[in-house]
Amino acid sequence: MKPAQQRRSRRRAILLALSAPLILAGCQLPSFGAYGGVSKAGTDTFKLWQGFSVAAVIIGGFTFLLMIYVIVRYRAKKKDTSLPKQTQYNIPLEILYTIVPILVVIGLFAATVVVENKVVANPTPQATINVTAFQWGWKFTYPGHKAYIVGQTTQTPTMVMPADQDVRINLRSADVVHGFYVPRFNFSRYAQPGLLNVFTFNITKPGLYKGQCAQLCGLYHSLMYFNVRVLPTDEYDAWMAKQDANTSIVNAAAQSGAVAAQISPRVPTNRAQSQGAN
Ligand SMILES: [Cu+2]
Repeated sequence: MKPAQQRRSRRRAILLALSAPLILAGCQLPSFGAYGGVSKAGTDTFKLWQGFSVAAVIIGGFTFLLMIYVIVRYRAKKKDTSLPKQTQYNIPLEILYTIVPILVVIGLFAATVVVENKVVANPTPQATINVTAFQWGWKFTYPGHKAYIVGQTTQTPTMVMPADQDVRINLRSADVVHGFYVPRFNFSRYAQPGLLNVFTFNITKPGLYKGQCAQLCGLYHSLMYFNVRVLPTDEYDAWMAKQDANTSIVNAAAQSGAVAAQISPRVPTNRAQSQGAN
C-alpha cells in the first residue's frame, strides 16, 4: 500500500470506530440476558446494563482483533526462522492505552452513580407498604389501612401495589437475613434483623410479577416465594376500599398466629409459630 492509501484507510477505520456508538444507538440493542425492568429505576438499571455490555463487546472485540492480527501477522514461518523486528517504548501509544481505559472506567463509574442515585431515591411516597420477611414467608401490611397479607412456604402471598405511583417499602426481617428479590423489577435488597431498609418503587407496567427470597435463610428458603400484583391506580383504590370495608380482617394481628398454624405440615411447627407470627 502506498503511504497516501494507507493514511486514507487508517482515517476510514478511525471514523468508523468513532461513529460506532452513534450507529449502535440507532438500532435496537439486545437485552444481554437481563430483564427490561417494569419500574422506572429498574428500566434505568437495565439501560446501564446494556451500556456496560456494549462497552464490553467493543473493548473485548477490539482487543481480540489486535491479538488475532499479531498472532497471524507475526506467526513463525517455516522458511524464515529469524526474529521479527523488535520494538519497544512507543511513548504516545503507551500514554494512549493508559488514558483511554481510565476514561472508560470513569465513564462507567459516573453512569453507575447516576443510576444508583435513582435506584436509592426515596421521594415523598403516595403509598407505603410494610414488608416483613420471616422463616419462611412474607407479611405485607399497609399503614393506615386494614389490608393484611401473609403467607409462607406453599402459600405464596401476593403483595398488591398501585402502578405509576411512588410506593415506599419498609423492609424488615423477623429473624434471620432474607433477600427481597423481584427479578422483573431488577431489584434485590436484604431484609436484615434489627434494621429497617427503605426503598421506593414506581412501576410503569401493571401486572403480576414473581418475587422470592434471594438469601439462603434456612430449611424452607427454596419455598419462600411471593407475588407482586401491580394494579392501575383506580383498581388499586377499589381493592384497598374493599380491604378497609372488610370487617373480617379487623383483628389482623391476631390472625397472623392462625396463618402460621396453617402452614405445610412439613414445616416444624414450633419454629413457624414462634417466628412466623412476628
Ligand atoms: Cu428467606
